This record gives sequence, C-alpha cells and structure tokens, in this order.
Amino acid sequence: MASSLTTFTDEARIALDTLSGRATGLFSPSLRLGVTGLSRAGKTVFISAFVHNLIHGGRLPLFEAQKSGRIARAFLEQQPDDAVPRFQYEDHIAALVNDRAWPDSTRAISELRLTIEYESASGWSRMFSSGKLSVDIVDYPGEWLLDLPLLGKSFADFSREAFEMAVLPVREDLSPAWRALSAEIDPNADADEMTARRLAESFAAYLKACKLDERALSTLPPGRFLMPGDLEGSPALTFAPLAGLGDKRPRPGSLHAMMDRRYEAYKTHVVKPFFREHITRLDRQIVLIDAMQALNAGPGAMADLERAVTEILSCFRPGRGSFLTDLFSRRIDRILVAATKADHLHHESHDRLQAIVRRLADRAVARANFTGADVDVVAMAAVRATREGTVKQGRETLPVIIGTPIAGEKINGETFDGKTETAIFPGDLPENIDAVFDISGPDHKQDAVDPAIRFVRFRPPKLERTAEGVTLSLPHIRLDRALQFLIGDHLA
Ligand SMILES: Nc1nc2c(ncn2[C@@H]2O[C@H](COP(=O)(O)OP(=O)(O)OP(=O)(O)O)[C@@H](O)[C@H]2O)c(=O)[nH]1
Ligand SMILES: [Mg+2]
Repeated sequence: MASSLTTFTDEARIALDTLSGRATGLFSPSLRLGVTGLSRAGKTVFISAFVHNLIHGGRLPLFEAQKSGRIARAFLEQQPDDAVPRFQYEDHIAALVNDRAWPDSTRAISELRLTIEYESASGWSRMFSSGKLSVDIVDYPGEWLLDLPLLGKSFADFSREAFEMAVLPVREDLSPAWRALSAEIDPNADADEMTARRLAESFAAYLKACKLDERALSTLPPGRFLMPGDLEGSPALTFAPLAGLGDKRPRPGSLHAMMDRRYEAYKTHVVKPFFREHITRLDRQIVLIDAMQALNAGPGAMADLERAVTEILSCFRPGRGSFLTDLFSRRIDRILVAATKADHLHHESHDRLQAIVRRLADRAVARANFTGADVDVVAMAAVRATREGTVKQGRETLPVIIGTPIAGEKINGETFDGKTETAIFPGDLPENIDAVFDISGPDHKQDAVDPAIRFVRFRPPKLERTAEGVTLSLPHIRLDRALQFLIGDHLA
C-alpha cells in the first residue's frame, strides 16, 4: 500500500534527510520537539515560557539538570532550516513581560533552536560528550495535523466520509446549505471553475461553523480550509467532496475528474511535504489540550477532544501495517499530553484535572493503532497568571485564585477593566471522573459536569524584580515536569 502513497523520490529524500540529520547529530546532538494543539490550546505561550525559563534560569525544581546546577547556559542559535520562518520569541516575550498581553494567533509554521550547555551527571560521559544539546522547536497550526489521515484516502473515500459526518446529530444543522448545493450539482457534468468555487466556499463555510460554534468540533479536514497559511485563495484549495460518487470512475473532462485531480494535488503538494519535512523528523512531541473548555462544555465536547487526541496519536506513532509507518524517518519515542491553563483552577483541583487527562490519553492510546512510545500526561500552566488565596464567606473559608481579568471579561454581571486584581472562586472539578466522560447522561450537551466552574481569562502576571532590578523568569505550574519528560534524559 505504501508504494501508492509515497514515490521513490520521497523515500530517497527521507532517507537522505535522516542520514544528514544523523551526521550533523554527531557534532552537536539535537532533538526535534513538535508542539501541537488545536488553535488557542496554548502552543505559542508554551514555547515562549519554555525558552524563557531555560535562558533565565527559572525556578524548575522538577527539572533535574537545572536543579542540580549542571546547566551552564542556554541560548538561542540559528535554526537549521533556512526556509522556515523563525519563531518570533522576542516579540512574544516582550508582549508577555512588558505589556502583560498574550501573543496573537499563529497562522503558519515556524521554528526555533535553543542550545543548552551542560555538565553531564556521570564522570564517564563528561569525558566523551560535548555537554551540548540543541533543541529544535517547531510550532505549527494544529489543524494541519488532521490532514494526515487523508494520505490514506481516495477522493471517493473522502467524499463519502464528509457526507456521512455532515448528517451526524452534532453537525446536521450546520451543513444544510452545503448539502443542498451539492445535491443540485451533477458530478458528471462538464468541469466548470465557478461551480468548483461555489462548492469549495460553501464546504469551507460549513467547516468554519463547526469550529467556531460552541460545539468546537475538531475532525474537520482539509485543515488548510480552516487555516490556509500561504495558500489563501490558491486553486489548490478549490475543491470539495461530491455527493453520490459510488465506485464510478470519473469521466475525463467532468467536474468529478477535476475535483479528484485537485484533491490528489492537495495531498501531493500540501499534505505530504508538510508531513515529510516536519512530522517525520520529530523526536518528541507535546500535545497541548485545553481541557478546561471541553470540561465546561460537557461530555459531548470531551468525546470530541478524545477523538482528536486519538487521531493525533495514530499519526505520530502508527502501528505496524499503517500506511504512515513507512514515511517515518525517525521514531517519536515520547509524547506528552498536557492540559494547559491549570492556573484557572485552585491547586486542589490540579490532581483531578490530571486524572481526567490521564483517562483521556489512556483511552486514546488504546483506540489509536499506537505502539511503543512513552506517553505521559500533566496538568500544567506554561505561564501562571494567578496566585492562590482564601476568602471568608460567613463561616466558610473558600479557596480562591487571584489575578487581573482581561478587559471586557464578565462574571456575575460585573465587567472587568483589565487593571483591577480580583479574587475568584473558580469552583471544583468533580471527584468522580466518570461523570466527565459519560455521554449517556440526559443532559450531555449542557454543563452536566459542573455548572459551578467559572472561567475568566486573566492577563499575564506582573513579573517581580529583584533588588538589583532584574526581572525574574515567568512563573508556571509544572512546566519543569514537562521539561524533565521532554528533554531531561538527554541532559543526564
Ligand atoms: N492563564 C493562562 N492562559 C493561557 C496559558 N497558555 C495560553 N493561555 C491563553 O490561551 C490563549 C491562546 O494561547 P496561544 O499560546 O496563543 O495558543 P496557540 O495554541 O498558539 O493558538 P494558535 O496560534 O491560535 O493556534 C492565550 O491568549 C491565553 O489567553 C497559560 O499557561 N495560562
Ligand atoms: Mg500560536
């Protein structure tokens, strides 16, 4: 099956890439870390905090090399791939630290190289190893990842699945315009650019509605329809699934033939290069998820999140017999599934959040045809925007979180101005994790889990300065645990 999906040149190129990667690895060992997550999951904030804490010697007690004082210095170096834009680290940090503002949404791929000079823990390795590790961090829009399964699907498969999904209860009312338009069009008619465009626009509008809506669905290929990057308005995106194709071969010159050809071109020129140049070369991966939002929306959204994590895992470490297996040049050996933004909860709920993510990841691993790699989970906040405190209410003492809500955020009818610090009781996660996943409940689209969880988005924290006026590194929750899992063993 693989030969139909990847040409000889692809394989030769991947093999060469791997060889040259290994050769350079001899001089300065490098580790490629992929940071994945659907939009707004916290990728850009995570990368910025990761680098900032290493460069500025942040408080990282669970990151062994730092704790034992073996890191001599960490600094940014030129990235290895000149054709990929550089991750705008300085801009993001300036926004976070000086303006207390979160970075803007990411539209395209970018990369950064962080080099760490360290002293090995064992005397034996100290004699032989350079004591230098380069970590190449790749940031990309998470939607693009959901395209990878398309590599194994024909245009007929893609069309059939798209129409099947469009009538699921959770999507039915978002897709009628596109389905009605498709029903009017005869795939066997002569190819016509305007028809192709109308169909593609209508299909893209439906996908956007699935994502924008509070339903926040994630299985929405093709990914570039949502996040076109540099392909905005390109003919490569002017295709759409067609109804009622069955097993018929397209008549040359028909709309069916044109759509089929463009779909194949999308796979060859968009999906495969992204996969080959970025995904197959990763060594490690962190999958960031915004579990808080899904928890808030109820078990239906949790099921959707679980499906997305399952799809992602099956792409990264496919089991034997998967069409993706042969494309990998390196093997991803560790994957961290991280629930971000834990600073929205009091620490008493962090363990529960972590238990929920663990359950989700365990089930995704079991469902994906997934082999080999270590999977760990963590509930964390790359940047901690809140502190904890207590508030007395009558005889009760309530655990609260204290921070500066972003201007315009509302709670109990009060609108915040973006300047005032406020104490908020965020509510607790339920003790019984099963309830979070139970979609058989009567009210699974509503806040069945805990209507009492209250969300406000906070501004980034105000950084403290030392007596000498030096700004301290960004505070976090368990970022050190994530670092230890992702790179700790390479600094042993
Ligand atoms: N309190 C808190 N908020 C966070 C944290 N990380 C992310 N956020 C919030 O989530 C938003 C999105 O974070 P980003 O890092 O931009 O998300 P992203 O995954 O890069 O999103 P795209 O670039 O749109 O794909 C931010 O604007 C913050 O409001 C965190 O550690 N703590
Ligand atoms: Mg981003």
